Amino acid sequence: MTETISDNIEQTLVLIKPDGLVKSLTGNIIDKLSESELVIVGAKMVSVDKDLAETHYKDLKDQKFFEELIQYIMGAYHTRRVLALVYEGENAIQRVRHITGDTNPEKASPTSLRGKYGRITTSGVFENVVHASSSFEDAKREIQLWFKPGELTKVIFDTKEEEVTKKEAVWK
Ligand code: DAT
Ligand code: MG
Repeated sequence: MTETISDNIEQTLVLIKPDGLVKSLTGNIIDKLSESELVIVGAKMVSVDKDLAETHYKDLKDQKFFEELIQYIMGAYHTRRVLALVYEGENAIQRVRHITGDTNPEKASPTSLRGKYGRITTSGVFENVVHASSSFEDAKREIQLWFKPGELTKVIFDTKEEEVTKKEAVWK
């Protein structure tokens, strides 16, 4: 009998949102995610501008909470910083979502990250401390939005070579 090996290796985007950073939850969140035994293949601090925020949440453009959501992820209520991480491993998307918990922190399991650390503000913003991709298509789009291929230690999506000439800041 041949053994069936199911290896559904995925990558998924995790963001530690501005409220997670100001509450000094980075360690707690990474520690909890390490229970998944997934591997971090990318990490960087990002100062989120409007373009990035709106592109990331483009599917929610028609929601009444969209403007506040954009302000929140840009750091208007906390700090203009987000820690972006890419986790890789078997069934990474579903496993990270499970640890993250329900979108609504009041409905999230109390032991999930959002259940533990999230809150809803009096003006209705879901401050749920962490983002996690919710499908393969979303994960691919989001990873490609937040990271360049060279910023990951390993990339599972197709890449191409391109000549890029642009000015950028260097140390002096
Ligand atoms: P998730 O972040 O769990 O993937 P989503 O993609 O539906 O959830 O929404 C993105 C974010 O938008 C979510 O993390 C918090 C905010 N949000 C969603 N539904 C909301 C609601 N009913 N009221 C306020 N904010 C909401
Ligand atoms: Mg989502």
